[in-house]
Amino acid sequence: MAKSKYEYVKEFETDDRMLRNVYVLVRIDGKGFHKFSQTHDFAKPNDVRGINLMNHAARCVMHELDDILLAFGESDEYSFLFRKSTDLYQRREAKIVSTVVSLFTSAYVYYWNDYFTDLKRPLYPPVFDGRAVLYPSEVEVKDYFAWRQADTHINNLFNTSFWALVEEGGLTPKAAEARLCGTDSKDKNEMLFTEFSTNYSKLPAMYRKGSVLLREQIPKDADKDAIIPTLPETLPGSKSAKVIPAPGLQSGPDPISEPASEAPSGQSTP
Ligand code: DGT
Ligand code: MG
Ligand code: MG
Ligand code: MG
Ligand code: MG
Repeated sequence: MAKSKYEYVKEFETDDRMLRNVYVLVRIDGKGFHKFSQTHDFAKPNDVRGINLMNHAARCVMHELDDILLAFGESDEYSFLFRKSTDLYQRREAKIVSTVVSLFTSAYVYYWNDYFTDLKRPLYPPVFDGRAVLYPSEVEVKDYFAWRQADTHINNLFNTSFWALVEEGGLTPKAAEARLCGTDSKDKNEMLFTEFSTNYSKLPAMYRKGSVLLREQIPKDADKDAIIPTLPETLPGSKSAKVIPAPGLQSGPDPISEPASEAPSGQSTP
């Protein structure tokens, strides 16, 4: 068939195929979730409904995209690690990122009412952005997840301390922020324990460490494909992966090294 005279416009498209044989990492993040969480009256600092909904949406993404091996979620973000050899959409960046973001967002809205049972749907459409980053080896991949988890830890400890001071201690947000200024992890742990009878290390691991979704590996002789989706929890529309607390981080000393004084990067303070 002859080409239409209009077809030349295709030449204006750019080739955004990502480098081969390196890990593709896609991170999505809620746009303006400071406001979204306030408008929808999220519990502070952690709303278990919101976290479980994020986990469900991420599970939908993993169910659809077989090449995602691992995902990590905290706050309003989720990171998805693709296998090095993925040839999804010929590794075209825009196709991959937009598919992840779109599916995540639609699943978040689709399953909203399963978690926020007293509200039929969100009060306005939530928005997530997305980006892809390439990592050449396991070293950077490991450090990437350690970085995100350190962020979870620092923010959550700050937010837990902040809201204890405000909601239980009766401080104004400004006074609470001033009180926490220049404190390190030890100071905050101590304050929570002595002033608010809270043993921080006993709070749910999902709050302190984030959520991990892992594609389960089954023995080679069990199936011709080494990795298949599994369904450990029966949630509608999610058959790919299970949510587990961050591996190896539930007990023992915290593996995350911290700066002496911590400034949270994404806090739920007003
Ligand atoms: P952005 O990403 O630049 O568009 O701006 P935001 O507002 O989304 O900020 P970000 O992503 O740095 O931080 C996430 C916000 O979402 C932060 O204000 C805390 C809030 N948030 C996330 N999960 C929860 C939750 O479970 N409870 C409450 N109260 N807030 C949450
Ligand atoms: Mg942000
Ligand atoms: Mg955000
Ligand atoms: Mg965020
Ligand atoms: Mg089409």
